[in-house]
Amino acid sequence: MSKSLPYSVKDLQYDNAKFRQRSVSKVITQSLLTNTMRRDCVSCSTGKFLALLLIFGVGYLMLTHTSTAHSVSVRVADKLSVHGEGTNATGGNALFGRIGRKPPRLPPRLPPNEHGSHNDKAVHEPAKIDTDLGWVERQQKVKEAFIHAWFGYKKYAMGYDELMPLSQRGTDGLGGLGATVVDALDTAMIMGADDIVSEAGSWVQTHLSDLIKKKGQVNLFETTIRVLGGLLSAYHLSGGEKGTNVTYKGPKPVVYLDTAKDLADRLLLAFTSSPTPIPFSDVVLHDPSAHRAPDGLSSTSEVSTLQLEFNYLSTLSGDPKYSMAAMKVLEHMKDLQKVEGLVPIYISPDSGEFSGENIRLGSRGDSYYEYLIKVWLQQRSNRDNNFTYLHDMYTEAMKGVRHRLVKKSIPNGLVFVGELPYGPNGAFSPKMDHLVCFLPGTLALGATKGFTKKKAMEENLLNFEDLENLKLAEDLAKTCFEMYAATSTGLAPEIVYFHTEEYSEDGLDGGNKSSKYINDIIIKPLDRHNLLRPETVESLFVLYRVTEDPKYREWGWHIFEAFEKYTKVDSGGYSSLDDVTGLPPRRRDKMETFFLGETLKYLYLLFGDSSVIPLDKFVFNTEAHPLPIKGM
Ligand code: DMJ
Repeated sequence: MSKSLPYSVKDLQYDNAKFRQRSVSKVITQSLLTNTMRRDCVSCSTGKFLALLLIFGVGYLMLTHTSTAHSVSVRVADKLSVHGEGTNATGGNALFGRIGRKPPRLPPRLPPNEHGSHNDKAVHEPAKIDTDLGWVERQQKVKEAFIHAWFGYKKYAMGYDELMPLSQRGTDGLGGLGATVVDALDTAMIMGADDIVSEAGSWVQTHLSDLIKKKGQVNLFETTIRVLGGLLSAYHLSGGEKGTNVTYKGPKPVVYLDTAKDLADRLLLAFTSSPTPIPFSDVVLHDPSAHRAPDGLSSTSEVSTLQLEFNYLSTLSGDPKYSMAAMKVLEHMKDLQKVEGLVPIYISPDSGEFSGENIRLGSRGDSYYEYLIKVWLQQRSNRDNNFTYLHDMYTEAMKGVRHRLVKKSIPNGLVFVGELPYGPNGAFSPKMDHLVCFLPGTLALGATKGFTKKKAMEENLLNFEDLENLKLAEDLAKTCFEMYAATSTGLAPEIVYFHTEEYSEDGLDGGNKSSKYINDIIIKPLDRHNLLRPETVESLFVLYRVTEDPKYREWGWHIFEAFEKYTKVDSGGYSSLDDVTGLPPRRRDKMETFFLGETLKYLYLLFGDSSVIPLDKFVFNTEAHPLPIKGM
């Protein structure tokens, strides 16, 4: 990798350096002897010349005698201006100080491929942690990050699914329903970012229904969790049920509900076209029709991660068809054979049976386990009747996780969740996707049912399983945080392996030599990317709410600062990274919708008041869209 700076950085640094090196006399000369003055002076009288000399001398004395105060005031003004809060440096000294300053030259625009290879700032050391800020200020920083992310998206990609922040354009990776707009909407409501609520809400009102009628193939799961979930949450938070009215901005709440129904009516085809209760993976919106994935199989996590959204839509619309279709999937899965509650990651919509033996809690497996407990929690009023099977499935699965998948790394004993790629009789793999880091949060939520641990203990609500799960949640949250702390950037890779008695590899550490776990965590070259994923901060948020232990907030702040340092793109938005182990990290030209929908939302809530979106009254869908718990 080239060590030279990109042109944009060179230019800015050169400009600043020039300013710093200018002498006081040069500043005044440049201030006073503008082209106009020089022209006038050619014909000026001796008197005028003496007057000018006097001004010159007074100005010189003022600057030389107050240089310290001057530089402080300019630094403060500079700092404030970063936040757009004015640049009123004090008195005449500052005025003189500003006279000689011209606006910095804008960096030349780079072609997209050159943007990608460097960061805008010099980044050769791990992010420094700012511990001076209080939680209110830290929460405000997260809101500023959200505004910056939205600013980039709005400027370069409004209406597209995602922003490509480096090439400054949009891309439709999710079927073209403006997924970032809908994913970001309820985050903006929660943060009180009213302008964004307005912009996103108007876009939904003006464009989304049309797109739903016109667009082609979309994935059932992605569209449900991001777009349907986002609309339903926006409906509730904007006061649609005369409940929470977080904001008055944007269209009338019913717009969100009508759009949600319109979309769900098409998505339902994935269920009704299938010969079994297991839906097809894709829907063509404009036909409308539904289709199998190319290999004919659906992902286990995808078909079992639709129920929170479809259930809530049935509640709101009074039409049970949505809930009935989605719940049939889980009812059907209840009777399928499992390995101590653990399931393979594929399922056939044609046979209704699981396919293959690959068992993991990472991609294609993850949110199956998450929704078992969350759907049970959502149906609180019915919990003891029709839905106990979900709690039973969850309890059995978590026992299975503890028995079959949890191990400790060497030499320092990090608790992790591995995989059984060849089924229960095949070899154990010490591989853990970052996606698995949703599990600590889910375990903690399942143990206390959204109450604090203190309250749950006082009221004797925790049984043996709950206590085991809570302990595992805390251990795994630490491991997930250490996956960040072990790298040079302080950001986790997509996948790690753990060093065990059976498995080791040399020379594949995360690069942070001061991490205690440098020898426990192995990161393979192809797994070193970071997509701005939310799972770890999601779990830190839930664990903070449940245990009230401030260490989870501190860990979240470390992660946020690393995102700020290495993924923020000056022109707007945040980028993914190709390699979190090297400095400076190479950027990847994509800002995933879940950065606005999930990552920043969870960080914001982590640093804020626990009474906002309380966990005993709301359940977050897997894309962090909060939906109210039935009967609460
Ligand atoms: C999100 O779309 C959801 O959280 C999903 O459950 C898993 N993948 C991404 C975030 O990483």
